[in-house]
Amino acid sequence: MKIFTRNALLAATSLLLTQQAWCASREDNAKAPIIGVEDAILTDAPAVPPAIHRDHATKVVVHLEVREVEGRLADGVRYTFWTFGGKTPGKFIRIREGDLVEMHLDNHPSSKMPHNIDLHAVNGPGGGAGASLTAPGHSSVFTFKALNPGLFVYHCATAPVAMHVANGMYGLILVEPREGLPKVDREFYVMQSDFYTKGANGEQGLQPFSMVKAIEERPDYVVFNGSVGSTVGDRALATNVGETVRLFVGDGGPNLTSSFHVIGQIFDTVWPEGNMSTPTQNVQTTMIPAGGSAIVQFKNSVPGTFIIVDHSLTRAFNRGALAQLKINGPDNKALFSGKVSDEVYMPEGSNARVAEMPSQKPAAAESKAERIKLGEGVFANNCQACHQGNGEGVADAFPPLAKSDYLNADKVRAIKTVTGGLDGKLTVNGHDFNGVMPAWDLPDEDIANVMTYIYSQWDNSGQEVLPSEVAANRVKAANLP
Ligand code: HEC
Ligand SMILES: [Cu+2]
Repeated sequence: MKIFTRNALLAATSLLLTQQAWCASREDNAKAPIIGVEDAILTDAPAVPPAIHRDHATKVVVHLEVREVEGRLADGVRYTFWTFGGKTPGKFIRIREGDLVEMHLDNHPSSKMPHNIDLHAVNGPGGGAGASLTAPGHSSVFTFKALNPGLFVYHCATAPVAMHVANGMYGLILVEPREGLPKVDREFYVMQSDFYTKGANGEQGLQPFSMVKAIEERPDYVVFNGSVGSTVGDRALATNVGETVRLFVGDGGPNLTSSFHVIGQIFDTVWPEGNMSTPTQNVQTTMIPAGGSAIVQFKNSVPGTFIIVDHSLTRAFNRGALAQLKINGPDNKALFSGKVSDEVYMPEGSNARVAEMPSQKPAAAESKAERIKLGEGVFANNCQACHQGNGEGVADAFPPLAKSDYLNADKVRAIKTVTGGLDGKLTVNGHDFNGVMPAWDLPDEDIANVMTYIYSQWDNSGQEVLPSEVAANRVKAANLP
């Protein structure tokens, strides 16, 4: 009993020392004297301004410039973003509790609309919206004292409010507690939001906003940091093994709640809803309301590419709510072994399988080159796991597509193989296979693209497969055994 008490005490103490932030009361912050003045350092996502080391409150001057700018929403999809600072999401603002903020809202002369700002960090009518309504080519100023610490959303609140928000007008303001936050190695700014376009997901060109879809809450895009793929590949969040990472996560909405998750990570600490006083531990997925936030923190144990998603998964894989965190460093096989073996597993009666695919309408290719490019994506999503990125397959399990005599000999048979699946004995380039290839119930366009891609690679015959040929020869799922 005594030991238990002692451990509990130790645990509580270490919790306080490592995670608990000490916040002053609203009254204390109201009274905190203002010493000096400084200009706020503002950053674009995913960057976060440096931590504050002041031990007193000051006056912080913030200049946010509203601009209406055309930009990329997805590949080939343009959108006119209304922004706080030139990009969506808006600039990250970092202050300390008790600070006096002098907020300048500068609406660029090229804007077509009046705009304002409602900061959830403000105690005052409209969060400052009324005090900041600004016509194009004008600048408004108001001040507020930061009475409550926390991570707060700010957004435009000009009517129609949902439209201004849907067009990209939101960002985060961090009001640090007096003692600051525990030191970490990396901090990032990630903000989710939903977009509603006149055309369907993937429809090319400059897309106008659809109020109808917004009202029905049917977004065409759900994204992190303003566009599909904003934070992947070269632009992924870069960190190292052993580092502690903190994400300041916001949800601009205008409508969807985020089930925020990092695949393959457990959040050691979450400050739910951006509150600074009550962290929770060992969280898998944290819920972030529209117009709300969370701070999540974890220490990197093993290297790899970790996928950041809204765990409402069709949003991630079909609408764009997917980002990447790259952790560099040496493997630690004791913590995560990686794959140790891969053997064929085929119990009886397991061969009638149909892969179900989303019925999202794929983009129509206008040239063979475009077909090959689109097919590469279809291949990566559907075929690569078995046939491998270099098309060589896996000995005794998955036949090669590279220089495959089976594939190159007969285009129509190949279409039937891919659409209808294949099982039983098969010989490719002199090697026998006896596995199961699932039937691919993908749209004609996708099948044509992926097959044209395969034929164009690895010394294959180079022929093109047209959607009409797929339609004429495909094996319908209903006809499968
Ligand atoms: C789950 C693993 C798996 C996936 C995923 C898969 N295949 Fe296959 N594929 C196989 C197997 C196994 C065979 C051989 C079947 C047999 O032995 O009868 C095969 C055979 C083939 C063949 C004929 C043999 C050859 O090498 O030329 C083609 C063509 C082919 N697959 C194309 C595709 C395409 C295109 C995709 C993606 C749309 C795909 N496969 C996805 C497992 C897979
Ligand atoms: Cu606005």
